[in-house]
Amino acid sequence: MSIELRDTDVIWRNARLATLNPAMKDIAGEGNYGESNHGESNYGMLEQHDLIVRDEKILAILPTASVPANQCKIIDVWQRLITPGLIDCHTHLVFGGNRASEWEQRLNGVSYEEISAKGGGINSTVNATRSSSAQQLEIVSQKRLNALMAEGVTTIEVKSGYGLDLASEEKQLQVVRALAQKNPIEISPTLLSAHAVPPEYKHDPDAYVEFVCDSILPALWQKQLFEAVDVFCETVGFNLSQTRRLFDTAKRLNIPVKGHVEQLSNLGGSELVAEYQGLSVDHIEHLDEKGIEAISHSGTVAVLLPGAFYFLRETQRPPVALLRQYGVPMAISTDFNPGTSPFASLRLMMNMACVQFGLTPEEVWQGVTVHAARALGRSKSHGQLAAGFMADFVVWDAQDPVDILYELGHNPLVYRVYHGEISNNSGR
Ligand code: DI6
Ligand code: FE
Repeated sequence: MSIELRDTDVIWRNARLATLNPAMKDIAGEGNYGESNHGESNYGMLEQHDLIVRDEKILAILPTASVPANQCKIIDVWQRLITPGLIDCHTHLVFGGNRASEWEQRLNGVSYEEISAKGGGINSTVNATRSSSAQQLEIVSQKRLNALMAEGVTTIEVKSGYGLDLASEEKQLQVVRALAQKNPIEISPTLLSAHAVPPEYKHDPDAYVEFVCDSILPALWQKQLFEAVDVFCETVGFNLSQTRRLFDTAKRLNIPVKGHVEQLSNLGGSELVAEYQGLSVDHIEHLDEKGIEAISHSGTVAVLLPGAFYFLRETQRPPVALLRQYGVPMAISTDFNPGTSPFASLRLMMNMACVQFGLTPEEVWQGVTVHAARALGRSKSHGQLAAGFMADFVVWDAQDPVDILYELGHNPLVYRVYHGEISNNSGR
């Protein structure tokens, strides 16, 4: 392949490139890299290759020896590791207050019922979010975002769902938009107005779902404030027929859907998500084989959230072996939220996914790159080091991909590159 370089192109040289590119395994004759992997780790690793960036994208990855002499800038990374930027595909980043004191009370022996009766739980976050100004929400959310970016996140999904009325859901999503404009990170916003039944609809959840479908969803879609619709389909959330009502509304507007499903029980939400060709089914500790079969046909990604599993001291693990058997792509995410996963560290989740769920480090890396990109409808542009993909990547002070999730407590990130531009630790 001959290539003409421009003076403005940038070459990243002397790196160990973990491309996470599924095509790399096909070339090596090891089967589909994008599917389950019990064999040796490979990570689509390349050495003695140059990563060539033009503007915002990766132009090519070529053997160094074949890259013509030229005038463009060469960045020598001294045999460090480069991976795709991490993708956190499920977060509730924007909320007011926190639930630390509630957690402390629980650890001191106060029951969940007592805490709920005193207005605790998800409703306390709804109150705190409703009573915060957009500016206050942006300040606290920026700090959380900084922590995630400092560990290499270059794409993040952020959900609404702590406003639960039109003005407050809009406020949350406007904050998401502001964060996207001010930071070197790609943000995928999701409407999760069907997260919980707000107090004013306590006695008529169906009427709330109707309000979401008739008012919140169309109004905020018109303002282009989100790109997918999510729901908490659970006995303590919304039932199957309410979920279907919401998905029908989304479908009419051609909006992709996804769901918090099978987290605490099995209602069959995954099959419903599959029926609507949804992007992802998330949590899924209680997912059964029927549901797995359904999502294996719809191309839906299984998003595993080890932070919530750990923090809630759950014991039922997601059905990883069956997901592998059916070739369902698995993603890993923080589920960052104040109630069940107060962890602004995707690296910690990567470690937990290995230790708690038995994923291999390579599956975990796929889960925060290629498969997470797919869960956000970005499989053709994000999550791999490959020609034509966005130049979003991380230079690590490490040798091998496993190093990034093996040792926690210090940060091996040297810098992030977002759309071809270097940004420092905090992303600023
Ligand atoms: N599942 C969860 O784990 C969180 N939301 C959901 O649908 C809990 C959110 C919270 O407690 O604030
Ligand atoms: Fe969640």
